[in-house]
Amino acid sequence: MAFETTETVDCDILIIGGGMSGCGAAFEAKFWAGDRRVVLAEKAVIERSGATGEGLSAINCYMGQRYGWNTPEDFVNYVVNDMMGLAREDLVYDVGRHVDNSVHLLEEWGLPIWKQENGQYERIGRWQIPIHGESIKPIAAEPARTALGPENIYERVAITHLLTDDDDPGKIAGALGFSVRDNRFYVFRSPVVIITTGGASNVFRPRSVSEGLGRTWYSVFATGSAYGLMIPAGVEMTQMEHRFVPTRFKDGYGPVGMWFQYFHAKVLNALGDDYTVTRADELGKYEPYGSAIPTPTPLRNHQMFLDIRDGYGPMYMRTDQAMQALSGGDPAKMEQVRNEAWEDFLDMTISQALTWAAQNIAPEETPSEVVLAEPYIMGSHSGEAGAWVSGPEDVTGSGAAPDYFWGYNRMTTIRGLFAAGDGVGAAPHKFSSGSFTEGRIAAKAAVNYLADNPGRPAVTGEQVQGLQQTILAPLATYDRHKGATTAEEINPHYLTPKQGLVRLQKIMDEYGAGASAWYTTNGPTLERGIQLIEMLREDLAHLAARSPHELMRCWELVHRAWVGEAHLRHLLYRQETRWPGYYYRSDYPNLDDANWRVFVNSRYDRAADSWELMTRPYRNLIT
Ligand code: SFD
Ligand code: AMP
Repeated sequence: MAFETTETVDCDILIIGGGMSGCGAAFEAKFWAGDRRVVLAEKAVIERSGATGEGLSAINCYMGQRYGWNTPEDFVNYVVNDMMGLAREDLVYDVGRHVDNSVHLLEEWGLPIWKQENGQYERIGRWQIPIHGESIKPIAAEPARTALGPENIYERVAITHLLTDDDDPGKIAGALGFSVRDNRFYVFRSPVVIITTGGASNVFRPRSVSEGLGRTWYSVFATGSAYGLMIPAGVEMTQMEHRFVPTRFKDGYGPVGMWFQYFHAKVLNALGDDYTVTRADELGKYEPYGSAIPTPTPLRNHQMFLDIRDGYGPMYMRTDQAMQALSGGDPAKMEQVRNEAWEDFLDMTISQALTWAAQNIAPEETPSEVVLAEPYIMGSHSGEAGAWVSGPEDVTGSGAAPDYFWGYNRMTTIRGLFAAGDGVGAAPHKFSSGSFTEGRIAAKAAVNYLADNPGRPAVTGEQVQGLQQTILAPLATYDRHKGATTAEEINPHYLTPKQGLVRLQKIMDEYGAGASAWYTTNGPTLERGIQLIEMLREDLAHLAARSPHELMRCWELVHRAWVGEAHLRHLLYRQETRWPGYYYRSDYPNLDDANWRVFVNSRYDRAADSWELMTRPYRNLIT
């Protein structure tokens, strides 16, 4: 059997995940940490791992303070409105005030940012700047790799569990994982851990099934590990009912922001009507957020949803009209617009360029279908699920918000455990640049924590060995039972991670307001979904793995299942429809600011195998 070797790695700071926030954390941690050992564990290879591995075409979080474009206060105002009144102002402000510096660093390290004739950055929208961003990830990874040194970067090591201190379960002690390449089981012992393991795709059944399986908008490698590591360890989570339903080009999942804001394209229904005009009155039901500019993301979805529901689809992004208007009949200008259109997708979502090619679409002549995609659980884009973390001391440490501050910026409710990027809740619209920035913020605070808490963690062999057995169990299950049938995937004793994933996605789609359920659910449906997901959780003890790679898939599934369960429980708890266009509670169809302008938080108690749900106040601290 695999994994005869167990390697123990002792370090002072362990960063789990080397995506945008992990690279930011590595760069910053080493700057402050001096001789202390900072280690990064990543399940892939940091030059191409995570959501930005396939590139980006824009930096979506940039204030432009040096040009006088926006202030961090403006950003808070925008984000709170976009989230229909619910975001942690302290956390959002903190990203806003530091993010420009990170963007300037990325440019210094080689990121080509589009420029206007006056030398200023080109703009897409108020917060978005275009980049030639195919290589944004290697550009962000290089300083991280240089800072830590190759001997401190453990790649192709999938982390499955956190370790807590034997003498104090409220304190972090490290993490466990295994290599998918070299037969090695890893025990990381560290008094400080920073979780940067990204958001969650594929929790819901995607629109791309069978022939398109494997294609989603957010990275298929975003397996919900940030949540799946923290929830079972008892970390308090927030807004796990929240999701992002992106409007996307159909089948290729091409993003729309550049099209709406830079190319000024419109989405028209099959009758040629613009839902933002014909459905303008609908916004009045959701004041004060309905009249925010821009219209909040869920409400934009909601307007389009109503058109689709009423049978006015397909919805078409009129790339043709927009490109012709921009070029004004000038062939040279059209050539430039065409290049920009294709680059948008070639930089970031190559599958959309392939879809255009496969469907004979010349965007300057042919409109493209757009749809509402399946839900994603994330904390860095227009979604705000994640850990409930302590805020910045100068904003929240003054006593202004006692429930937002417990000592160290971005520390979770487990001492010594920090989070960033998709892992931090109630702090959305960070995107790539803000996630990188939040990694830096968390790392600096983590070094402070380390200075104040110099002791080594207590981790006995008992905790490690118990978990190690659990982690490797799918390999043993396969070995024990593989002879029972001739078809490896059909066996009464086990299920494969792919089978488990399909089962999870079916539950989430049908009971948790997925795309095939028209994003709609209610209390009884959620209760039934929770029963089914509890049974799924029991059955996940019978996962089988034929190789270390499949073992990683098993634990990715377990992480996704934690995300799904938390999502259903939170959906049930929040008795209102705060984000129409993201989901609808048919039994509570209205926005209820009087009772529900609060964060919904939860904590899973491992010993009792029970969940506690509660609310935390929204506080107006900045605007
Ligand atoms: O157009 C483990 N994003 C966009 N951001 C922008 O700034 N501009 C855009 O143009 C963006 N768009 C976009 C974006 C993403 C995608 C996929 C597309 C288009 C097609 C969003 C950003 O990418 C996103 O906000 C950040 O990347 C989030 O950063 P972070 O650090 O929270 O997540 P990550 O980068 O995915 O990194 C996670 C890392 O963890 C690793 N990992 N390692 C060890 N053990 C485990 N168990 C692990 N689980 C995960 C991952 O491998 C990864 O390295 S647009 O649509 O808006
Ligand atoms: P997307 O390409 O949909 O991921 O969006 C990229 C960025 O543009 C994000 O900051 C979105 O919030 C923003 N965005 C997308 N569409 C619109 C729109 N119609 N109006 C304003 N902002 C938008």
